[in-house]
Amino acid sequence: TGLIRREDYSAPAYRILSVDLTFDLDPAKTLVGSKLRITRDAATPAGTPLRLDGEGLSLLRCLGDGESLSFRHEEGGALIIDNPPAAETFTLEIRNTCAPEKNLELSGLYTSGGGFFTQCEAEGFRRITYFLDRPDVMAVYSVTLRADKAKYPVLLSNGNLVEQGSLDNGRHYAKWHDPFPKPAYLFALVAADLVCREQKITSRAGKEHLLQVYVRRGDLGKTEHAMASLIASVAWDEARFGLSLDLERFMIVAVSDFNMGAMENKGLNIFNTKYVLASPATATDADFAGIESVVGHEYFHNWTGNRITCRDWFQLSLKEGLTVYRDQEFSMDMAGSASAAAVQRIGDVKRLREFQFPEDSGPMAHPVRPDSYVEINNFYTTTVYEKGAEVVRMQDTLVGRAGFRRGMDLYFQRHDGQAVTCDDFAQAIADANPDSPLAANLAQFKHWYAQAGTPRLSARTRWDATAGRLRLTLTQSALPSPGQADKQAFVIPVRLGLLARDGRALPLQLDGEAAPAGTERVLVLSATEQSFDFVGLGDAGEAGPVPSLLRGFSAPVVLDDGLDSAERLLLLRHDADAFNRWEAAQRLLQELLLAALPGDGDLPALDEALVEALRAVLREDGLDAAFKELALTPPIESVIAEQVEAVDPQRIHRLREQLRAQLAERLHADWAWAWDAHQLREGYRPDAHQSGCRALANLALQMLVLHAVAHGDEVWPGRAYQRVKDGGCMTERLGALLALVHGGSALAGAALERFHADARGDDLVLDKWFAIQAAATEPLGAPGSVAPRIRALLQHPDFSLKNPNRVRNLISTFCRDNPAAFHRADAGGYVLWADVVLALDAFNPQIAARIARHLERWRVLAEPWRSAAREAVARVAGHPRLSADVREIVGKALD
Ligand code: DPP
Ligand code: ZN
Repeated sequence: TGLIRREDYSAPAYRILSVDLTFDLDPAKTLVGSKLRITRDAATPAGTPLRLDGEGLSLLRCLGDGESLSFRHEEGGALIIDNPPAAETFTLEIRNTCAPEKNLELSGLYTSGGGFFTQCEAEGFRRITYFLDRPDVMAVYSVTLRADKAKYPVLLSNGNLVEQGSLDNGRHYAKWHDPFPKPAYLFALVAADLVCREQKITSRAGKEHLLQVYVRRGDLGKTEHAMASLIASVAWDEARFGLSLDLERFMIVAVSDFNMGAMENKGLNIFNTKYVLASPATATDADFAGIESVVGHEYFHNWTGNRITCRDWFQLSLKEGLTVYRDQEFSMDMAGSASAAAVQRIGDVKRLREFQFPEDSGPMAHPVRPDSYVEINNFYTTTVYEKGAEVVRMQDTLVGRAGFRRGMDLYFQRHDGQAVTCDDFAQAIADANPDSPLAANLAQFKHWYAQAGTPRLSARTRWDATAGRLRLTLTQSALPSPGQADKQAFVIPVRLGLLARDGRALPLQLDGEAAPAGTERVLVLSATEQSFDFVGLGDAGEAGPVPSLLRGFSAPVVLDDGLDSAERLLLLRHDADAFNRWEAAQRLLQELLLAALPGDGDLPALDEALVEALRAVLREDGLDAAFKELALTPPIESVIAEQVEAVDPQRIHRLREQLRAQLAERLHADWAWAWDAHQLREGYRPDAHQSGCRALANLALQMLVLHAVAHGDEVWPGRAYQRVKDGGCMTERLGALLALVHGGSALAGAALERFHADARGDDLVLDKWFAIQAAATEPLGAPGSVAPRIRALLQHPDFSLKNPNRVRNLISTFCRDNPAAFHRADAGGYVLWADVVLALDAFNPQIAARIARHLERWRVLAEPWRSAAREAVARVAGHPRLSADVREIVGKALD
């Protein structure tokens, strides 16, 4: 398997104008008929061999303009026609078969729960029929599906239904036509026994549309939230970006075996059940939020991805970064208030730091627009998605909200119906805003697309009390990453404010300006080092202003702000920017842990000023409960690990547990108050207010159970156990269960059993049951208990490696979210990891590669973990039959 390079791109020699597909669906052997109208590019000489992608297919027939053609196969399955018809435009007729029920890769056409489903992104269509399977070949599709009527009453494909009827032998057919040219990765079909919730809506433009959500019988009651989210998405895209639904019909179909979260196929989105099905009894608030965000994400792709798509897969972030940015903005607007939107932003940044920052400093580090890949499926990464969204967000920051809208308008005006590049996008945003700092620095700004690694930003101040003058010096640097030794300076927008020592927001006036311009502004750092002089700060107080930098996380960098604890406490108390208040709390807690890490002593007692400040946040009137929960939860172990050279996962775990214990102890009365004060009496709604109350109540309960277990008190564990049994919604029941499991309560085992029984076979609830056990805190007194438990759960009748959701909930949770259990001196976690990667790789390389990534950063570990982890990675790498997917990951890890 070779390396594919961005610089090797060349335009297609042939294009496909239209395709007429016929499917005779049968699980064992499906017959595919394909009639392609192909046109030769003006620059391609007549007679140039035609190469069609194909993988795992059996070819029955191949005709060119009605005549039979000679062909041969490349290794891997592609079809080469050495003498295609000479006419500039000709018809190719192909008949082939594929075997959906043997398709455990879940790429192409496969079966799940007795139905047929497809997943074509990135390169699954070639597993259905021979085709030019590349995103810059856009064709108009007509699709006829034929299948047994009783088993597969619902027959769906992209676009509009044009015909349907009965056939002999109990079969029936449906014919679909999609008027919009699209790349093959957006093709979809579904044939299954499903029911649907539907709703007619009228767009702003006055057009009627039919929205449908298809699920298995019995699940209809769990589709209300998905439908509401879809309706809200349609309205939001019209209001915010002037983009309307362009199809008569828009369908979402849920399937339980799915490699990704969801897929934006034109007019026929296929979703993992996790992002469709929700009821208060089975889904948490986070699940409800996830559904809203993913339904929005896939819907927004209709314009950013489908109408304008990617020229090649290196441009993946063109659609993914932009669409994540759009779904984040959608969720912020849906949150309903500025403070709830800020909470949303904190959550997004938290995720970026927890997942993307580690990726960006490991062996898989790659630019937002990668330069090469072996297996494109390995590049559906948090860098392409979440960092890509930050790169779009910075463009928004540099041109302003109205300017960004102008840029988007220009982007659609220029490129609707085309397959384009990240350069085209940035160019449109800049061209629509010629006087912006983006336009002034466009070439340099685009380093964000080209250079991997998280830049470091450091800030230092010099205060001149007599002159009332503050000099802020910003310096940036970037560490080397694979294949990129030297980095060029980035364009970094730094949103900031200045606070007086009494907490007042100070007016911001730069030297040379006639008057102050508000109390918040954006500085643009483009050099390696730049100084900014603020004047007119005479009343800031003797010690001078405290800078609040990178507000709202205005750039994806690691900030060294040079502040001391007193200054952080001031920001925690007074910053007008909620993100930076949260940041101050996190840094205070993180620094305690980092300071205690060297040596083997216990965590020192928290000083009273910090406890008092945290208490003040917890008790502050009018502050969102969701914010309080985020501010009072210490950074997770992997984030702490990011800050140190040789990671000792056990030591980090131990200190963080001691921190939790101290927070439980010192704020005991406050947690009891928080629990009482945040009980809800009204009916369940998954909105920002209720979710925040439940999140804070759950944190309080965790703290109270932890405290109770430490003191041998049985009241709180008893209450938590009761709540596992009769909590009003899944968020409450799960929160109580987590409190028992993470608190090391003796009731945890019984509560887990109860939870399993109450799941009554509901797949998504069982997923949670597996995940909780995988995340279970290793009891400090009895370490080593989790890994054997995971091994036992692999054999549980409810577990299957074939179902990606199960694998993610049990294995990823264990390897990624439970470092102290995974990184054991006896290497038990690593052996388990290697066993699972190899077992999965035999049938689902995409998921195997995802799991393989959990040990790619073995080099950051201290001994003895480092050597043991390396050995496990080497064992996988040494396996004789490895997919390209896993080979690429372990190869890079060992490089
Ligand atoms: N389904 C994935 C997503 O929407 C890939 N396009 O991000
Ligand atoms: Zn996407």
